[in-house]
Amino acid sequence: MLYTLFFNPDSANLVIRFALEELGLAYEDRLVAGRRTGRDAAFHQMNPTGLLPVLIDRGTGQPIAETAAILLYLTDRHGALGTGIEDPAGRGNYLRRLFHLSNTVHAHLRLGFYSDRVSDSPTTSESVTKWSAQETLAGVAIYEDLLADGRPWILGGAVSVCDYYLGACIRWAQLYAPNRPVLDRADLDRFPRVVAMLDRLQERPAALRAAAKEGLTGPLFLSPTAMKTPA
Ligand SMILES: N[C@@H](CCC(=O)N[C@@H](CS)C(=O)NCC(=O)O)C(=O)O
Repeated sequence: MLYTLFFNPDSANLVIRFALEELGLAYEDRLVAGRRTGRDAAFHQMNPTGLLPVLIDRGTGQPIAETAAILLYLTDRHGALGTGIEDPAGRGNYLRRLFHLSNTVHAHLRLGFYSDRVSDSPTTSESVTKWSAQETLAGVAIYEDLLADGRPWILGGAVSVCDYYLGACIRWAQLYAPNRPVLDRADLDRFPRVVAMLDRLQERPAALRAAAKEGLTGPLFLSPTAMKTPA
């Protein structure tokens, strides 16, 4: 067993699980219930933010937190799913996309999910959701433009963690927010190249294995079904 993945179904750990399944790595998973304030002291000691995901490398015993950091760790360590990481230009491009997904697309989306936490009234919460939608769509538009040269995946000819990270963000955007979904299928249909890419991604055996292990049924990325209230 190489890794231990701490998870809550359909939370940010889903992206890590896609990567672990694509890489064909041996790992175990451990369910972490509830929201960050309810997580136990041992979990907070591993990750003081209290957030999922956390991945332990069982070789070193080190816990790694932050979705993008874990993805980068896995692609560096296993030399796959980060197309081009072996040369400086390719690595630069990979890092650019990975960090955009993490600190722009995912970060804006989180504001939509947690709009009730950052707002003092339903009206403010609704405005936060709208702003989150606008910013998330601006992020998706960048990938629509990138795919215009005919490449099948974000980094070029091979699937990468970036495709899965975008797919997961688009999934969650259709499902989880207190007022209304951040995005709906009509929003997404403005991005036919991204939709076609996600259609292929959600059929990959690794994606289907990851979904089954998280207890998710139905389409993963396009018009998905909510399985629970996420953490
Ligand atoms: N910056 C973190 C964000 C992770 C995050 O938002 N985790 C959520 C699950 S999707 C969480 O643990 N939420 C619990 C809470 O906020 O109570 C990352 O990229 O890993």
